[in-house]
Amino acid sequence: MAIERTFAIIKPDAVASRFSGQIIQAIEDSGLQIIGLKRARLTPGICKGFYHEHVSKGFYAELEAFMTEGPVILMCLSGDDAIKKWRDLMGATNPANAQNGSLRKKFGTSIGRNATHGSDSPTSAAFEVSYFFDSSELN
Ligand code: DAT
Ligand code: MG
Repeated sequence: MAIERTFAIIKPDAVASRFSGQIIQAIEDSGLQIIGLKRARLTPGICKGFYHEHVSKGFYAELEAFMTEGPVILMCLSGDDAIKKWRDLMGATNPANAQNGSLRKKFGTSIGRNATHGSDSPTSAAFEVSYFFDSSELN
Protein backbone atom coordinates (compact mmCIF):
# COMPACT_ATOMS: atom_id res chain seq x y z
CA MET A 1 0.00 0.00 0.00
CA ALA A 2 1.09 3.52 -0.72
CA ILE A 3 1.54 6.26 1.87
CA GLU A 4 -1.10 8.84 1.05
CA ARG A 5 -2.27 12.16 2.40
CA THR A 6 -5.90 13.04 2.85
CA PHE A 7 -7.85 16.00 4.13
CA ALA A 8 -10.27 15.88 7.07
CA ILE A 9 -12.65 18.32 8.73
CA ILE A 10 -14.33 18.04 12.10
CA LYS A 11 -17.48 19.94 11.14
CA PRO A 12 -19.23 22.67 13.20
CA ASP A 13 -21.79 20.28 14.72
CA ALA A 14 -19.12 17.97 16.15
CA VAL A 15 -16.87 20.82 17.35
CA ALA A 16 -19.81 22.51 19.12
CA SER A 17 -20.83 19.21 20.73
CA ARG A 18 -17.26 18.69 22.02
CA PHE A 19 -16.71 15.50 20.02
CA SER A 20 -13.37 16.71 18.62
CA GLY A 21 -11.35 14.75 21.17
CA GLN A 22 -13.12 11.46 20.45
CA ILE A 23 -12.74 11.97 16.70
CA ILE A 24 -9.02 12.76 17.02
CA GLN A 25 -8.59 9.70 19.27
CA ALA A 26 -10.27 7.52 16.62
CA ILE A 27 -7.86 8.87 13.99
CA GLU A 28 -4.85 8.10 16.18
CA ASP A 29 -6.21 4.64 17.08
CA SER A 30 -6.54 3.87 13.34
CA GLY A 31 -2.81 4.37 12.83
CA LEU A 32 -3.22 7.47 10.66
CA GLN A 33 -0.92 10.35 11.53
CA ILE A 34 -2.17 13.91 11.92
CA ILE A 35 0.52 15.88 10.08
CA GLY A 36 -1.38 19.20 10.01
CA LEU A 37 -4.12 20.61 12.24
CA LYS A 38 -5.77 23.96 12.80
CA ARG A 39 -9.02 25.47 14.00
CA ALA A 40 -10.76 27.91 11.66
CA ARG A 41 -14.08 29.57 10.89
CA LEU A 42 -15.01 29.13 7.22
CA THR A 43 -16.43 32.10 5.32
CA PRO A 44 -19.00 31.70 2.51
CA GLY A 45 -16.28 32.45 -0.06
CA ILE A 46 -13.85 29.87 1.34
CA CYS A 47 -16.70 27.35 1.52
CA LYS A 48 -17.68 27.92 -2.14
CA GLY A 49 -14.10 27.35 -3.28
CA PHE A 50 -13.75 24.24 -1.18
CA TYR A 51 -17.07 22.69 -2.25
CA HIS A 52 -16.83 23.94 -5.87
CA GLU A 53 -18.25 20.67 -7.22
CA HIS A 54 -21.40 21.13 -5.10
CA VAL A 55 -22.05 24.88 -5.53
CA SER A 56 -24.69 24.36 -8.23
CA LYS A 57 -26.57 21.66 -6.30
CA GLY A 58 -29.87 22.12 -4.51
CA PHE A 59 -28.44 21.40 -1.07
CA TYR A 60 -25.52 23.86 -1.39
CA ALA A 61 -27.18 26.75 0.50
CA GLU A 62 -27.88 24.43 3.44
CA LEU A 63 -24.31 23.06 3.25
CA GLU A 64 -22.78 26.55 3.29
CA ALA A 65 -24.98 27.75 6.16
CA PHE A 66 -23.94 24.71 8.18
CA MET A 67 -20.23 24.80 7.40
CA THR A 68 -19.98 28.52 8.32
CA GLU A 69 -22.12 28.40 11.48
CA GLY A 70 -19.21 27.79 13.84
CA PRO A 71 -15.54 26.82 14.05
CA VAL A 72 -14.17 23.71 12.39
CA ILE A 73 -11.00 21.68 12.85
CA LEU A 74 -9.01 21.14 9.65
CA MET A 75 -6.54 18.28 9.41
CA CYS A 76 -4.15 16.65 7.00
CA LEU A 77 -3.81 12.91 7.67
CA SER A 78 -1.04 10.65 6.41
CA GLY A 79 -0.64 6.89 6.27
CA ASP A 80 -1.10 3.68 4.29
CA ASP A 81 -4.22 3.95 2.14
CA ALA A 82 -5.16 7.10 4.08
CA ILE A 83 -7.95 8.27 1.74
CA LYS A 84 -9.99 5.06 1.98
CA LYS A 85 -9.05 4.45 5.63
CA TRP A 86 -10.43 7.86 6.67
CA ARG A 87 -13.57 7.47 4.49
CA ASP A 88 -14.18 4.05 6.11
CA LEU A 89 -13.72 5.49 9.62
CA MET A 90 -16.23 8.25 8.84
CA GLY A 91 -18.89 5.99 7.32
CA ALA A 92 -21.55 6.83 4.73
CA THR A 93 -22.52 10.45 3.97
CA ASN A 94 -25.94 9.95 5.56
CA PRO A 95 -25.48 8.91 9.22
CA ALA A 96 -28.66 6.84 8.91
CA ASN A 97 -26.85 4.61 6.38
CA ALA A 98 -23.44 4.64 8.08
CA GLN A 99 -22.00 1.49 9.64
CA ASN A 100 -22.37 1.00 13.37
CA GLY A 101 -19.26 2.33 15.09
CA SER A 102 -18.42 4.78 12.32
CA LEU A 103 -17.91 8.44 13.22
CA ARG A 104 -20.88 9.70 11.22
CA LYS A 105 -23.12 7.08 12.85
CA LYS A 106 -21.88 8.05 16.31
CA PHE A 107 -21.68 11.81 15.94
CA GLY A 108 -23.74 12.83 12.89
CA THR A 109 -27.43 13.68 13.11
CA SER A 110 -28.55 14.03 9.46
CA ILE A 111 -27.18 13.92 5.91
CA GLY A 112 -26.48 17.64 6.15
CA ARG A 113 -25.05 17.62 9.68
CA ASN A 114 -22.72 14.66 9.46
CA ALA A 115 -19.83 15.55 11.78
CA THR A 116 -16.84 14.97 9.48
CA HIS A 117 -15.46 15.49 5.97
CA GLY A 118 -12.96 13.36 4.09
CA SER A 119 -11.45 13.63 0.60
CA ASP A 120 -12.84 11.08 -1.84
CA SER A 121 -9.91 10.62 -4.27
CA PRO A 122 -6.21 11.39 -4.68
CA THR A 123 -7.12 14.38 -6.87
CA SER A 124 -9.52 15.87 -4.34
CA ALA A 125 -7.13 15.12 -1.47
CA ALA A 126 -4.31 17.04 -3.17
CA PHE A 127 -6.61 19.98 -3.91
CA GLU A 128 -8.19 20.06 -0.44
CA VAL A 129 -4.92 19.74 1.52
CA SER A 130 -3.35 22.56 -0.47
CA TYR A 131 -6.53 24.68 -0.21
CA PHE A 132 -6.10 24.93 3.56
CA PHE A 133 -2.44 24.13 4.33
CA ASP A 134 0.87 25.55 3.24
CA SER A 135 3.55 22.86 2.91
CA SER A 136 5.39 24.44 5.88
CA GLU A 137 2.36 23.61 8.08
CA LEU A 138 2.63 19.86 7.38
CA ASN A 139 5.10 18.07 9.61
P1 DAT B 1 -19.26 13.26 1.33
O1 DAT B 1 -19.11 14.35 2.37
O2 DAT B 1 -19.60 11.93 1.97
O3 DAT B 1 -18.09 13.18 0.38
P2 DAT B 1 -20.71 14.62 -0.78
O4 DAT B 1 -19.37 15.03 -1.31
O5 DAT B 1 -21.65 13.97 -1.73
O6 DAT B 1 -20.54 13.64 0.48
O7 DAT B 1 -21.46 15.88 -0.17
C1 DAT B 1 -20.74 16.85 0.57
C2 DAT B 1 -21.54 17.23 1.79
O8 DAT B 1 -22.75 17.88 1.37
C3 DAT B 1 -22.01 16.04 2.64
O9 DAT B 1 -21.05 15.64 3.58
C4 DAT B 1 -23.24 16.60 3.30
C5 DAT B 1 -23.82 17.54 2.24
N1 DAT B 1 -24.86 16.88 1.46
C6 DAT B 1 -24.69 15.96 0.47
N2 DAT B 1 -25.85 15.56 -0.03
C7 DAT B 1 -26.81 16.24 0.65
C8 DAT B 1 -28.23 16.28 0.60
N3 DAT B 1 -28.92 15.52 -0.27
N4 DAT B 1 -28.88 17.10 1.46
C9 DAT B 1 -28.21 17.88 2.33
N5 DAT B 1 -26.84 17.89 2.44
C10 DAT B 1 -26.18 17.09 1.60
MG1 MG C 1 -17.41 14.53 -0.99
